[in-house]
Amino acid sequence: MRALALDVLRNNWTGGYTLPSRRLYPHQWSWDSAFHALGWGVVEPARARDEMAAVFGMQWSDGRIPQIAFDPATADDAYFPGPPFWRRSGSVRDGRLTSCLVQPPVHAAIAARLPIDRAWARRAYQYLAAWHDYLFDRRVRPGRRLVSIVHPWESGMDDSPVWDGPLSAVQRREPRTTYVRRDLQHGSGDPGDRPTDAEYARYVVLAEDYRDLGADDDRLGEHQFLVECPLFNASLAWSEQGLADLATQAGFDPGLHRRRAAQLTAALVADLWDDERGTFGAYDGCAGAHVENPTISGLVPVLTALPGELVERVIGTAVKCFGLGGDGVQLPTVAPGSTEFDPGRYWRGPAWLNTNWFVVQGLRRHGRTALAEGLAAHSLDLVRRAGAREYFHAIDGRGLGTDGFGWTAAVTLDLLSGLTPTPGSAG
Ligand code: 2M8
Repeated sequence: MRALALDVLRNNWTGGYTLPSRRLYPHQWSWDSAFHALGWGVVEPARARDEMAAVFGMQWSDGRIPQIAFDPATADDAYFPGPPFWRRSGSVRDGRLTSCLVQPPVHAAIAARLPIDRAWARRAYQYLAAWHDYLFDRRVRPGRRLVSIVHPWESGMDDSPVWDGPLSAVQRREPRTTYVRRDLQHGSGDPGDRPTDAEYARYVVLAEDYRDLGADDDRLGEHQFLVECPLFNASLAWSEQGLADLATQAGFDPGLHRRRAAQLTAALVADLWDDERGTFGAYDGCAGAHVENPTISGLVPVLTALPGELVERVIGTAVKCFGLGGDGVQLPTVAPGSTEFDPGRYWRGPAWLNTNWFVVQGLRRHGRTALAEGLAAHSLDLVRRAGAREYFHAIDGRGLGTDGFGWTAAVTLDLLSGLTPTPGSAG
C-alpha cells in the first residue's frame, strides 16, 4: 500500500507541488497541499518543504492563502471556476492567478510535524503567521470570536448538509457567468454523487458576490453567507499550537500562539458547543442563529485542548452516532441516523481519509489510543480494498469520486508511518 500511495503522489507531482488529481483538480489547492506535504514528509522530506514553499508562493499580500493557485500551463477551461472567472492578476507572491476564497488552515499544524531545521522554521513561521493574522484580523466579524467562512468551498466539505440552511437564504438569482460544469467530467465518478445543478448555481452566485466585493473583507456585511464552521476554527486552533511549535523551533516567542489556541478553543466551546446533541454546531452570522450539525465537522474540535468532559462527550457521539469503533465503515461524514445522510454522495455521507485523520489525531492527543489506532487501521483498510480514491461509500466502503487522489495517498503514508507527535500533545 505504501508503494501505491507513493505512486499516486509521484504521478500527481508537477515539479513544484502535487495536484489533488491529474484530471479532476489540475491545479494547486491550499489544504490539499498541506496534506500532500504531510505524506511527502514521511517519504521525501525535501518535497514536503517544496510543497509548502509552493503554498507560501500563492499567498496574497494581505496574508491570505487562497483556495486555488492556477497552473499557467493548464487550459483556462480545464477547471471551473478558473482564472477567467476570478479575474485576479498579480497580487500573489509567485505571480500565479488564484481564486479569492480560502480553505481550512491546517498548514501550520502540518508544517510543525515536518522534519525541518531552524532556518526553515523561521521561513515557514513568517508566512504562516501572516496567514493566521489575515484570518483573525479580517474574518472575525464584529462582536464575534470565531472566524467566518464566506462560501461552502471554504469549508473544504463543500456539499455538507450544514450549508443547506444558510444556502437556502441566499437570494435567488441566476449566475451571471455562463459555465460548463467541469466537475461532472474528467473521471469524477458518478455525476449523480456530485452537487446538484441548483446547488452548484448557488455556489457560483456566492463566488460571484465575493469576487465582486473585490474579496474585500471590510465589505463582508454585504455578503450573504457568513458561517462559523467548527472544522475550520478547530483547524485554526490546532494550527496556532503548530505555529507555537514552529516559533519555538525558530527561536521566537510562542506565547501569542499558545494564547490564541486557548482562546479559540474556549470560543469553540462557548459559541458552537451543542450540549443537547453532544457535538459542535455551526453559527450562521447572516441569520444570527445556530445551525445543527449532523456531520463529522462537529467532532473535529477534538483536535484541540478541549476540557476532558467534552472530549468524552464528543467521543461518545462519535461512537454512538458515527459508528466509531464498530464494524461498519468509519467514519461517515454524516451521521447515518440523520435525515441528511446519503452514503454515496459527495460530502453528505461517504468516509474521507482526511476527516478520519483529524479524528485519529484528536483521539491520540487525548490518549484514546485503542480507538485512534482502530480508526487508523480501518482507514487504511478502505484504501487497501478500494485504492487511493477520493472518498468511500459509507455502507459498503467501495471507492468513489476520482482515482489517484492526492490526500488519500498522503494520509495513507502518514497513517502507515506510525507517526510523529501531534502539536500540543506534549503539553
Ligand atoms: C473539492 O472542492 C473543489 C472546490 O474547492 C471542487 O469541488 O471543485 C473539495 O473536496 C475540497 O475540499 C478539495 O480541496 C478540492 C480538491 O481536492 O475538491
